[in-house]
Amino acid sequence: MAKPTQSKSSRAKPSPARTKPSPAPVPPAASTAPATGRSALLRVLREDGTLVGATDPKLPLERLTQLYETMVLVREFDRRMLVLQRQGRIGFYGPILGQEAATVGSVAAFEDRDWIFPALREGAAALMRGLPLHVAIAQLIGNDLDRCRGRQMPCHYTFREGRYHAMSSVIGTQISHAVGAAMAAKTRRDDVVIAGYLGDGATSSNDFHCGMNFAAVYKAPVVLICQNNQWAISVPLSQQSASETLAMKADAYGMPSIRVDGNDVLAVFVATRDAAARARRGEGPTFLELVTYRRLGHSSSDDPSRYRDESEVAAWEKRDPIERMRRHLESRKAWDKEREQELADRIARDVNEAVRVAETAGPVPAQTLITDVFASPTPQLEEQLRQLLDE
Ligand SMILES: Cc1ncc(C[n+]2csc(CCOP(=O)(O)OP(=O)(O)O)c2C)c(N)n1
Ligand SMILES: [Mg+2]
Repeated sequence: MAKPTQSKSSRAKPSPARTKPSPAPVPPAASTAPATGRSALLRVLREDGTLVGATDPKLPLERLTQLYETMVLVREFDRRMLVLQRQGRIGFYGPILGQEAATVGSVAAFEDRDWIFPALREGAAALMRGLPLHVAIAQLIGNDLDRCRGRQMPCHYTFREGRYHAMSSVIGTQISHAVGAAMAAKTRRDDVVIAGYLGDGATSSNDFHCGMNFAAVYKAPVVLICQNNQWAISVPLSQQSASETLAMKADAYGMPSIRVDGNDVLAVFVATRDAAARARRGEGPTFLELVTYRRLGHSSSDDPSRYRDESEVAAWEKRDPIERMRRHLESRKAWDKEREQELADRIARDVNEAVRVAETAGPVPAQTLITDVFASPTPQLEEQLRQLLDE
């Protein structure tokens, strides 16, 4: 896919004295990965799309193509939203290029009744749960079709019917929210599991300790899913944590964990499905470390060339999650160029139409500034609104 143009700010380049950190480690190919040990990764598919073997979830072909098609949609949506941002049609966007398997594979492993508490890179979960594309785009614009009515930053979709909780911007707080919801579900004997997402950077937050501890002590039915994309804005993993792996942090809380190749959609699916089943059986939480990579900037406002070496990105481009799954489907004669073209055309049509509909909406009416605050607005608020409208 075409890379969005990096913003060339007028600020001076960092001084040469500020050296870039060493590249994020690229996991070895499956054939050379250690089968055991703390750094080992769960894999189902090798880079060339062939099956490792024993770990295969043996999903029907229809389900496999569905996972693939969803990843392609997510990538194209991402690309188009960055273009809209560069054209000034939306304010801000946080891309997930390279992390499609981690989001799609994990979300797909839950039941529809399970709740999702996303962090920064799981907006696609709302689409997977049925949030219409044009409503998601309206959220990025912040217009009258936006369910948040312009009161949230872009990428903070909300979709209660799809059991998708709005993302909290404050890093790590999603963990406490997810664990709290899981403890509540357990107390109420609701048959739901909670998916709680976080990034590698969030493992340094207070909420990480608090949430992990509560989850384990209370055997909360939650799966805590860490997308280790190697970066927290400009902070590399090596400066985030001195632990050999993030998964091993769960040991200290008495919680099982597993390290997964986050660019292998089937490995992510298997690990998440097993963790969700464990939670549903009442056996408590699991921590998943999905090892992946953030190939673009932290957001549309970031220029990663200022702090990392582009050769690092190139190494991870070779481990593309979508290409891996496509190779697998092709090897099973379940995919070909014709289907790829049909899919691309369908997605282009759907996204074009969604952008068109989203952009037909007008701005959020000014009176919504005072609605949804009190059951009935106070006379002072009414007066302030009148003054505002007069001006
Ligand atoms: C408590 C807090 N501190 C700082 C920020 C600013 N901030 C936004 S995203 C981010 C990095 C998050 O990194 P990570 O958890 O690895 O998630 P990723 O962006 O890589 O998906 C930071 C520091 C914030 N939102 N909240
Ligand atoms: Mg990160």
